[in-house]
Amino acid sequence: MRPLTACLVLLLGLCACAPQAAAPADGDAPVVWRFAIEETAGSVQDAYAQRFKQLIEERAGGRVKVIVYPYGTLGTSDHITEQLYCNTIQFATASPGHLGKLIPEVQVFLLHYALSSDEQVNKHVLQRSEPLRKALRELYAEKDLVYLSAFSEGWMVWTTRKAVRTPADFAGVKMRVMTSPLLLAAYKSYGASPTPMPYSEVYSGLQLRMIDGQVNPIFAIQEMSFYEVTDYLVFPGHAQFFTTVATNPAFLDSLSAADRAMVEQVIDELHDDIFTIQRDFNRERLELIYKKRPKLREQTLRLNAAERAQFAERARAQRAKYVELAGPRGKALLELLDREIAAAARELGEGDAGD
Ligand code: 6CS
Repeated sequence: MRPLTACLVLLLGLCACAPQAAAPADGDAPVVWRFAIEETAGSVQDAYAQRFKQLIEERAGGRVKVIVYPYGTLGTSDHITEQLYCNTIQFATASPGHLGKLIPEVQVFLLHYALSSDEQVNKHVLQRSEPLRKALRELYAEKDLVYLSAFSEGWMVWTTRKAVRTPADFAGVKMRVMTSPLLLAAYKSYGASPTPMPYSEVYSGLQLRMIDGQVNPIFAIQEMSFYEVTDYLVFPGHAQFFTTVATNPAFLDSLSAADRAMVEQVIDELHDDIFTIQRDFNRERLELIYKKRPKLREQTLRLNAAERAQFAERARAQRAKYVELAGPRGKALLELLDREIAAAARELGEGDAGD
């Protein structure tokens, strides 16, 4: 059993799987490429996958059919990663909030106050930085995955039962976080009681009061109906939600040079599309939330500089925790990201936080 399989079997309690290629073309029948996402239909990741499908199918001229599997059809995020590893699916989103258990270094995208407050700067780095891409490619390759891309899905927002403006307000608040150990440490340092759980269990967790709050971008709070089971929307401005897109190495190797180039080209083009889509979704869905629950308009808190500073102060320890979890290569990746963000900010001229 290869190391990743062993790791995931332990992690997920799943049986080892036999690697399996994408369905071969049968006469004129198109080859099927399967793309699994960690979000439901209508989400940012769905928009990404649907656009990928459209562009690939157009450019392949009928040779390829892309099937998109929304969250819930293939299990949790961990299950999706396992199926990508097995080549049962050929493309998947793999969010650091969950993938960090398998590739600790990727938790660099979870650090609070680490990337730029200017979304354009982050986009520029994720789209253009060759050293970052190379580093991530190497890390994913070690787990028999191929890193393709990373993008932001918008600013993280806390939904809470009580007003949270400072770390003191978090005392006794059970916050659901994604399953990365770094996030657990982060919310502990803020004074909350963090509870890791899969995305699919969050709504019932809030409804049954097993948890008091959770953190996700606005579009997700709307589409997963978390706004129905909260009293406050808190914009702390501490982090954006980043996801990554990955493929299977055996699948990629099986492609012709032209099809590989087509995939790389489409992935590159999607950076611009998804940036606009996530920004529009997050704006529009906030209005939908207010329409359904007008009270939340008054109970939206945008933390001021002094309040943010209290969280930022506590977040400083996250860097050391990250290095403890991700080791020397994680440290090098963080330093690389710092340099790339600083260089992009100089090049673009840093703007205002976009939350
Ligand atoms: O909170 C989560 O687990 C999920 N949130 C989003 C916005 N996308 C996927 C992720 O698994």
